[in-house]
Amino acid sequence: MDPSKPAKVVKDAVEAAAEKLTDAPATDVPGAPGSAPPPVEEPTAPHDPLPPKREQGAPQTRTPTGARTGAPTTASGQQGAYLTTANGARLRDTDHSLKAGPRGPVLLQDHHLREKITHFDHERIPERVVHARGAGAHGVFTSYGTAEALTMAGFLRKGRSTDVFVRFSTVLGSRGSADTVRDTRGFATKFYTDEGTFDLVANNIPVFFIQDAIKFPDIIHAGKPHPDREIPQAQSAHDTFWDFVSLHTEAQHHTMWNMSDRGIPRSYRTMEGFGVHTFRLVNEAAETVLVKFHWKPKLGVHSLTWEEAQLLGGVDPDFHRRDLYDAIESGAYPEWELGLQVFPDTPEETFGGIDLLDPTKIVPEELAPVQPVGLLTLNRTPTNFFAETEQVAFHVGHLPPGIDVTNDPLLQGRLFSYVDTQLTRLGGPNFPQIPINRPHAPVNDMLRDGFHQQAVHAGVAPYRPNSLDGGNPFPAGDDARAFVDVPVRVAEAPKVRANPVSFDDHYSQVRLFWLSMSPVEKEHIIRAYTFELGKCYHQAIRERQLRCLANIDPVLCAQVATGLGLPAPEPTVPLADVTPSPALSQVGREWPTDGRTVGIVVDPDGDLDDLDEVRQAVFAAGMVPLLIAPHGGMVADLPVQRTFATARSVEFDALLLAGAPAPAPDALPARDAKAGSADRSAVDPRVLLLVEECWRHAKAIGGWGAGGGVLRQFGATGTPGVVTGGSGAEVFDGVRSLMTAHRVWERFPASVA
Ligand code: HDE
Repeated sequence: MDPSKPAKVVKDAVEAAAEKLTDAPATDVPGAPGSAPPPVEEPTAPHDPLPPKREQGAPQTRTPTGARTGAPTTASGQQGAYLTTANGARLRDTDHSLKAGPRGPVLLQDHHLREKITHFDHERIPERVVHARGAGAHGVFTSYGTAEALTMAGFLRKGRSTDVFVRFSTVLGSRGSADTVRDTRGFATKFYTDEGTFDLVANNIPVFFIQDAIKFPDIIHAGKPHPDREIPQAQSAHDTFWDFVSLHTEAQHHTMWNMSDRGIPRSYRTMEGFGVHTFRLVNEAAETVLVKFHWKPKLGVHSLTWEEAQLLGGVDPDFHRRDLYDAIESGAYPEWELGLQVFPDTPEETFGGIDLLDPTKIVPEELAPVQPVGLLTLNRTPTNFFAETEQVAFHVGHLPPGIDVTNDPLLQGRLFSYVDTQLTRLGGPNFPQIPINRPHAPVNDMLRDGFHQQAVHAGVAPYRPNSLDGGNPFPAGDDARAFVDVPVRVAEAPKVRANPVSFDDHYSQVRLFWLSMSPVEKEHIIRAYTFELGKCYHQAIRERQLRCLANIDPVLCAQVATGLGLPAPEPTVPLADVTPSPALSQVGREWPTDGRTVGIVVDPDGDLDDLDEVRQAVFAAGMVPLLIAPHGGMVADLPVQRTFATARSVEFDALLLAGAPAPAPDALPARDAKAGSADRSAVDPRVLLLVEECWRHAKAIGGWGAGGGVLRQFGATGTPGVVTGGSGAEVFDGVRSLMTAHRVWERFPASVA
C-alpha cells in the first residue's frame, strides 16, 4: 500500500462517515459532538480526518494578504490519516516516552515528547481584558441597498452579500465564567468586505458607563472582582462596582439598563445590538450624515427571569453558547436587521437637543426611526473555538470607505485600545494575518517582519516613495475608492481636560428609560437594584446609590429603599420632564418562536399515542423538543434527552406534560435533592418541581390526558398560560401561540404602575 495515497479502506471509512451524516435522522436534537456517531470499539483502520459537522464553517482560506487560495477550508486543520510531528514526520507511538529500557529514565533526545509537552505548556494565551467570555458564529450580511444614498461603502449596495464573523460576549467575567450573569453583552461583527474589513464592535446596551475613554480602566477595575480576594466573579453585585457608579454618576444610565431585563438576555439571538457612538457616513458626492448603528433581532428582544439566570449559572453555565450553536445546527438561523438612525451632520452634532457625541445618551426611536439597511444571518458554527472565536481581533478603526468616526471621546480612545490590546493578547503585531482576521481585500501595507510573520513579502522597497519596486504600492485616489477621512472642521479651542457642558446631564435619560418600562419590567428593575445593593457590605454605598435613584424616580427610590431597610432620600436635582419611549420596552408584542426549546414529560407506562405526533409538531414549528423521562434510552422508539435527574426547567421555554409518571426508583432525596422538593405523591416529585418552576417563571405549560391531571393536582388549571385539552396537538397549538409573547406576563401581578 502506498502510504502517501488514501487507500481504499481510508476512502470507504470517510465515505461511510459522510453517509451516516446524510442518513442522520432529521429529527435528531442538536448538540452531539463529532460529525458521525462513534463506534463502541476503538477504530483502528487508518483513514482521513472525518469531515466537520454539517453546520460548521471556518474562515475562508485566504493568504495573509487577502488572496483566495482555492484550498478547502478543512485544509487549514489536520490532514492525512497518520499521526505526525509538527513537521509532518509520521509517528509510531505517542503513548510512551523514549526510555533507556522499560524501567529506565526518559531520554532527552525524545523530540516527540518534548515537542508535545512544550506545545501543551504554551497552549494558553491571555484572555481579553474585558469581554473574555464569548461565543462566535459565521454568517452572511445581505444589503437591502437602502443606505446607498448615504454612504459609498460598497457592501451596503443593493443585493451585496458579505461574509461575516460575529462574537458575542459578557464583559466582566473570565473566560470560564457563566453565560447568564447580569452584565452587558458584546455584539462584535466583522464584515469581510472587498474594500477592507469593517468591524462593528457593538454592545446590547445603547449607552455606556462613561463619556471619556480615559475612565475605562476605572469602571472596569470597579466592576471586576475585588483585587484582594478575587471575588465576586462576573457580576456587578458588589461594593466596588456600586461605589464607582454612585460616585461617577454619568454611569447611572448604563447601570439602569444593566438592572433591567436587558442585563440578563434569554439568548444572544434575542438581543439588540448598538454601535453606541455616533458615526459619520460619506457618499460619493462627499455629502455626510451622522448615524447610530442598531441590530434588531428577528426573534424580538427577550430576557431570562433573574431566578432562571441564577439557576442556569449552575445548571448550564454555557446556556447562551449552547443556544447559539444548537439553533444554527437545527437550522433556526439567528437573524438581525442592521438599521440606521440618521441625523443631519450639523456643526453642533446634536439632534432634538440630544448631544450625539455623548455616549451616555440615546436618541429615542420615536424621534429618529431605525431604518433597516440589511440582513445578518448566522448560519455556521466555528470549527475550532480557539482558532476562530478566541483569536478573532476586532477594532473600531477597521472601517471601509464611506464610514468614518466622530469626535466622541469614548470612540477616540477605543481607536487606540483595540490594536494595543492585541499586541499582548495575540503575541505581536501580525495578528491581522491569523486566518479568522485575514481580510478579503488585497493587502499591500508596507508593514514588515515581526513575530509570527506569515506573509512572504517580495520586493526590496517597503517604503514610499521608491523607485526600486517600481513605485509600488501607490496611493489610491478617489477613483480607486480610497478611504475617506472626512475633512470635518475642528473649531479653534484651548487645549483642555474637560467635557462639553451638555455631558453634565446624568439623570434625564435614566428617568426616560424607567418611565418607558411596563409595570412588570419596573418590578424587575426594583428587584435587581435591591438585590445588588443588598449584596454590598457597606451601608454608605447603598445610601449613596439611593440618592442617585431619588434623582431618577421617587417610586423606584422608595421601593428599593424599603427592600434595603433604609429611608428614601429626597432628590438633589429636579426630576426631568421626559417623554417615554415605548420602543424601549420588551413587553407587549408577538414574535416568532424559532429555535425555542420545549420540554415534554413522558410516562413510559402511560398513554404514548400522541407523543411522536407532538414531537413532530414541535420540530415543524421550528423548535426543539426534548423528551424528559424517568430513565435514559428510548421511550416509544423515541430518544430520551433528559431524565428527571438531569432535567431542570430553566432549559425549556415551555413545558408539555404527556403523562403523569409515578415516582422513579431514583426519586429519593438522598440521591437527588430535587426529589425532596414536593410531597411524595402519585407523580414523580421532580415533575412537580418542573411544573412549579415553569409556572413561576411565567412559561407556557400544557398537558393532556394524565398530564392534564398533573396540572389539576398542582392547581394550575385555569390560571393564565396553562393549556389542557383532549389531544397533544391541540394543547401544543395553544402553548405555541402563548410562546409568541415570550412569557405569560399576566402571571406576574405588578405593584407599580
Ligand atoms: Fe471595548 N474593548 N472598550 N467597548 N469592547 C475590548 O478589545 C475599550 C466599549 C466591546 O468580541 C478590548 O480585543 C475601551 C464600548 C466589545 O473580541 C479592549 C473602551 C463598546 C468587545 C477594549 C471600550 C465596547 C470589546 C478587549 C472605552 C460598545 C469584545 C479585547 C473607550 C460599543 C470584542 C479586545 C470581541 C473589547 C477597550 C468601550 C464593545 C481592551 C478603551 C463603548 C463587544 O481593547
